[in-house]
Amino acid sequence: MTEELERFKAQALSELEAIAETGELEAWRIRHLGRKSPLTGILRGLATLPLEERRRLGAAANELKVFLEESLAQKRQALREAETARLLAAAALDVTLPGRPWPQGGLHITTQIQREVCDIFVAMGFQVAEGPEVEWDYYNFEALNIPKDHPARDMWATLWIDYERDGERPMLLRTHTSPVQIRVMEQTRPPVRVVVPGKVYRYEATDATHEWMFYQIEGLAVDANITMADLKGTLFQFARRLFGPERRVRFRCDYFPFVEPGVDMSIDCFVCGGKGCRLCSESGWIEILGAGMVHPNILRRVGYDPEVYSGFAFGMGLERIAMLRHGIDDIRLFYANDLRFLRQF
Ligand code: FA5
Repeated sequence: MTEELERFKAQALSELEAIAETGELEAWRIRHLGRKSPLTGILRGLATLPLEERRRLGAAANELKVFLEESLAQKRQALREAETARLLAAAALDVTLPGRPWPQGGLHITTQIQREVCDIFVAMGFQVAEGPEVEWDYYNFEALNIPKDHPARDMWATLWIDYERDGERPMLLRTHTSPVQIRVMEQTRPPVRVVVPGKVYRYEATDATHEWMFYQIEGLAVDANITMADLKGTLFQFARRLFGPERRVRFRCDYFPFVEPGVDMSIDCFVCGGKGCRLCSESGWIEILGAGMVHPNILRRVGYDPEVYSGFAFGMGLERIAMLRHGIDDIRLFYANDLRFLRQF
């Protein structure tokens, strides 16, 4: 009988050793320790044996039962630990994997160019001022020498606000940043040196170079003895800082009701170097802003004595500057919210 027990033991242990999953342990327990197992059969049959043999075999069979139960518990423990280790290894940090890209925002191209232009003027001693986008007719037109029914109003196709007073519509979406010239001068005494970035609106059909909403930067300097030479020198410096130290500039006469004389400024085309190409429409020059000496009427209107003070003003479209800077051929891309475009800057 003891030999039989030894065989049971060897068989049970070799089967236990071969088990690789905790799920198989229960079948092993039933086979070797269950009610119908050979070992249970021996234990049940003990009662029929003579006393001496019953004792000897009973002790050996019980010992084997305890031994197998302990072996099972140990195996269960070992398998669990191995499984946990496997799971941990699978979930562990693999430092060779590339990191997950974290979505990151950035400054819009217009904001970038706005900051760059402002920085250039701040370095020359200008302050940054702002004004309202919903403006009174008075600031947008009247105070800028553009009275009602004056043909110069046609230069700025206007979006009017649906608000009437005395049978008139005195409010609008500002068509340029020039009204802030008046607002600043009303509140300060010379010397004045400000740049005014901001949104402007025009009742215009859009095309590759025209938006109905776009950004401008206005500039204004008023002091005793400011001359056209200051205007030219300041804008020349600006053009070189923004577009490169070898840039040349050209001033030509232009008309704006709030300056006298009025000019527009062009830079020599940085693609063809002035020879003429598609970007500069074969002219060799690219127009970037309008400017001029502040009209004496305007100085008078804000209480500055034009015999003592003079000044210059300028205004430029920011998207057009960014288009030149980056070779963008359609202004409508700026606010179409296409990330494929915006991510490039
Ligand atoms: C003005 O708005 C004047 N206030 C500029 C000025 C200020 C002159 C101070 C003298 C003294 P103008 O309408 O030309 O001028 O517009 C100025 C710039 O805005 C243009 O040179 C151009 O760069 C830009 N611009 C004009 N219309 C549009 C448009 N529809 N879309 C995009 N940019 C435009």
